[in-house]
Amino acid sequence: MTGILPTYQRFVNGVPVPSISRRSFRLREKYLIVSVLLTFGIVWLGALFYLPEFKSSNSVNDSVYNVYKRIQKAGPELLMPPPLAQNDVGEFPVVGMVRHGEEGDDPHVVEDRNRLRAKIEEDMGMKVLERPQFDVAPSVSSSRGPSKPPVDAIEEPAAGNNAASKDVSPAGPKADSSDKFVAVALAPGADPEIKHKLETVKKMMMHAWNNYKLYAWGKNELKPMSKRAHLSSVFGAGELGATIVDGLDTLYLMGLHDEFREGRDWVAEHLHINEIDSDLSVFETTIRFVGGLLSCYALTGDTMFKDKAVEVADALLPAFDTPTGLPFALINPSTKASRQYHWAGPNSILSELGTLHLEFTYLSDVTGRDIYRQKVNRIREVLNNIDKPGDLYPNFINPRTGQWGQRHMSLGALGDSFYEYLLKAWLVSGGADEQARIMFDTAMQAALDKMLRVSPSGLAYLAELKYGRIIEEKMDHLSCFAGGMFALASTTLDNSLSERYMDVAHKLTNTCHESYARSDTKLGPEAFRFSGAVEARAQKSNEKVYLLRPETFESYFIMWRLTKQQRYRDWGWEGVQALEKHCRVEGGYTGLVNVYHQNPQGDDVQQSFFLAETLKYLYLLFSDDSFLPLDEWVFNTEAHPFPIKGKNPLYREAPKPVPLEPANDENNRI
Ligand code: DMJ
Repeated sequence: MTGILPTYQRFVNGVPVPSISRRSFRLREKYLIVSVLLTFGIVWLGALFYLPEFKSSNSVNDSVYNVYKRIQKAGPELLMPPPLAQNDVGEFPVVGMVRHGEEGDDPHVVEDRNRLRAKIEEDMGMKVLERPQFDVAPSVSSSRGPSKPPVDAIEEPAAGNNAASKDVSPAGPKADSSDKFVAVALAPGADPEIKHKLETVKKMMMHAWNNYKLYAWGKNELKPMSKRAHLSSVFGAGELGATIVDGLDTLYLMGLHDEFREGRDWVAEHLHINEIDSDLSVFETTIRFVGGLLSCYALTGDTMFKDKAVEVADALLPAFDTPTGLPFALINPSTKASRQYHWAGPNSILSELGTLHLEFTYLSDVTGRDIYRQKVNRIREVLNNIDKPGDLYPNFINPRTGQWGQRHMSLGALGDSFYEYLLKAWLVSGGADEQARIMFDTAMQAALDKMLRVSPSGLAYLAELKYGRIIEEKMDHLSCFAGGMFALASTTLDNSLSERYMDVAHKLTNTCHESYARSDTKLGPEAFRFSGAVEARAQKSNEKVYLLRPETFESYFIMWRLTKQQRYRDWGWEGVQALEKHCRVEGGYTGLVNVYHQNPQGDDVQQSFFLAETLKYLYLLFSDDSFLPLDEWVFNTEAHPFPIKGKNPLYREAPKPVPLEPANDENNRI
């Protein structure tokens, strides 16, 4: 047998190796085999756990890899409790304080804690003190993915955080209502005609929202005539849900809570700005996204909104890395590369870099992270210290050199909201930011002296300046916010300009209304001129469009609230009827190509600011004064309401970490 069967004698380095067909091993051999197997096992497992790239889809280890992923996700907290989060300045929260979004928000843990407290109080006969809340600034990575809304945060009907409104809430006052915005837009018994107007605007919002939801959900904007997503909007084709983020606070204020919840959940699960690999405008992203999210945070207290605002603002920060600290215009959140608009050469735009102050300051206050405030304070410093031609600010400035570009000044496109934010930074700070108010008054004195003109028939308008001279007898629709701005400036500080401000406010708002009244559609053109016989009418074809813009309605709202002149409400209602007649289509609301046509063609775009601003201002125009009162709220330039610091309890400033008491040796001596 042996001669027939192969012996399988093996050799290693010429030395014969004993055959494994032998019936048993010696002890030393057993140890050797076991240790080889063990080593192999450890190396194999190690590779699985530490080299995730081994996860190739055809790997036989898919299921093991899933386990690896789960363990990796759970992290070291499987074995040990998570460390205390550090804030921006490297400080840890004071031990013993509750971290928002963890214990503080879980109803079961809260219930357990309350039961425990009651037991201690009962057993020990002593009172357990409530621990103060402490908000820890979330890290960018931890803010990904859905987070739970606070219990009951979005269940209530919309409506004011003031005492007067409590009795009239249709749902009745709620025990925890002080933590969120709960006023009603109109008190019961309101004039049925006003109620009808308010309800009409609310239905418009539902039409705009429902169609966006149907045809473009998650995309930035809707093409209401073609009933598909608008992929070339200011935010491009990426899935940033601009209409959702911009429209959310309007939904909340109108009491459209199912819609609000859908939008809120989309934001929690799908808004991931760092995945966007295209250029975004730092300004637009700030006013619409950071502004919209912060407003929702203020109104509801839902910390998901604050976390998302941080995520978005952090994605913008690389744009500020310039020699002056003035930001570039565009940023790619994925590559972190920033650049300027091609048409602006090396320059940034005044209205863009000057319209970040409210959002960044408020974000610093609610998170306790100073970085955002530092960025906009730096911009303020540069603009305050630079030489200003005739006390005005040119529209272009180079962030590398800190030098002005061409000396073109405007309260319309390229300049507008920079001036608006000087006033509003002062207002929202509760008057603390005095520098902003001084800069505002100085610039406005110059603007009124040099830009304010009156047409032959007596219409006041704001013209454009270049090198100190009027270059165009033209006013942009965008400048129509100025009526409201001057009225706010007039009523919030009594100074040598107050009377003039209010006079100009009435006159400019009237002119903007004239630009509407003189069109066939009763909607205003993008720009209107005053030359010869032409007054308050567009002349060039690109000026004849109406883009669903809000500025004129914004001024009607502010003027109504501050002066109570009926004409402002009447003009607003004319606007509602014109929108319904010409802009409403089956698939939403469209802008118009020419406001001077009886049956104008649509531009097939439902702008996100139509939901954020136009409909919000029209709704507010027909609401009670106690609904978002102007002495408690300031609207950012995208109509997202921010609470006024020191006056509005919904400001939600993050408490400063309490420094630990230095040990007192005298008292501690035994
Ligand atoms: C909005 O995005 C803001 O109001 C901005 O300040 C100017 N343009 C649009 C609306 O017209």
